[in-house]
Amino acid sequence: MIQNIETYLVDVPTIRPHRMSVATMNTQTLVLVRLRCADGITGWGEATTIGGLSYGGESPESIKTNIDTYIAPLLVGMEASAVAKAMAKVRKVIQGNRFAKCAIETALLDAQARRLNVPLSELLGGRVRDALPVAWVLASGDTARDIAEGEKMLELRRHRIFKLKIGLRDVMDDVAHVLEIKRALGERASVRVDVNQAWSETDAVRGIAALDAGGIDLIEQPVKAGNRAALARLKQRFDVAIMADEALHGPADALALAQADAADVYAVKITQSGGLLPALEVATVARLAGVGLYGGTMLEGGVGTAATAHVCSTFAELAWGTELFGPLLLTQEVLREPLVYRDFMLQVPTGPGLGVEIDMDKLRSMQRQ
Ligand code: MUC
Ligand code: MG
Repeated sequence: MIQNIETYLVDVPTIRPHRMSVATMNTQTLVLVRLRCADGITGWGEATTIGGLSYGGESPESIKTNIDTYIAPLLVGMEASAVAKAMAKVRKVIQGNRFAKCAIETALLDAQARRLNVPLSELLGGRVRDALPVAWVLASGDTARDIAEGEKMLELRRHRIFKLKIGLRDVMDDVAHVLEIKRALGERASVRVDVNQAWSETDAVRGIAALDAGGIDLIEQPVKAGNRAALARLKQRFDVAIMADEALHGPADALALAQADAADVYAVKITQSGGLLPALEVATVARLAGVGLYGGTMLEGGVGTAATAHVCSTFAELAWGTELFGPLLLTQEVLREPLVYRDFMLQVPTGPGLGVEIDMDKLRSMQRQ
């Protein structure tokens, strides 16, 4: 039986300002969910967003309030091992709030996998890989600093895929910044950009043509999330891969984007999808439609990153890798043992459930009062 559900807001400074067209982050706020069951099992979940309400319709505070006020009371007293039944109730009664639902579903699945003494991946159909390629996001806002950061990551053998955040400056200034980095890193790295919806379609035509010619491998969400037709026109116009990110709020969008032939790649995010099982549905639609997969992040800490890693470990094809670097952008860890990054890959945890343990002392030291 589900005994209680507690939520925590945990503010963690980033290792450097993280500059995107939508916001500059100096801190990330983790919403952590602890779900305790009558059989002594505890499950953890997490949701994050970016820059308060700058990125999406849920803020850390709204996620916490809506879980505490509306979702937890629905679940307390229900059978903890009936995860699908619990989530069906949540999905029936609660409108929207995909990020909150994701945190709750993660905690339920973590608890159930611990109960069965299997890694969470095995509840999701089973893993086909134990490690995932991980991109690093260069977003200091300074070209020389980004090149130095990229070189350091290559030397550490931590990342050889780099995503550059652009869209704040004039299109051609951004293009010059990206191509300078590509020239410096050359064939040693895959260089990609995320515009976070900042371009008009005409900006995008100019920008993408230059980036494609300069050897950039992928263009993420160049235009507004709602402008599916423009995304489709760009996809059909250019050879370089176009990725849908903000346009993708779960399986229904995955289907609509596929029907519109609007993207070459989907950024699969558990929060944006509304949970781990809907994220698997997004991936299934992609597979059936011939769309490539990428494991996306909302810059989660260790819990949400582990959850996404379990999901991505079940993908037979993962052509574009992942960007599951969230914990590495943070100055402090909430896990007892950090996730393992080695040889350009994140190791998918192998212990029961998420395979990570929360350090309550660390959590409490960073918890918002
Ligand atoms: C996004 O739009 O992809 C992922 C990595 C990062 O730096 O920001 C996020 C959000
Ligand atoms: Mg993105």
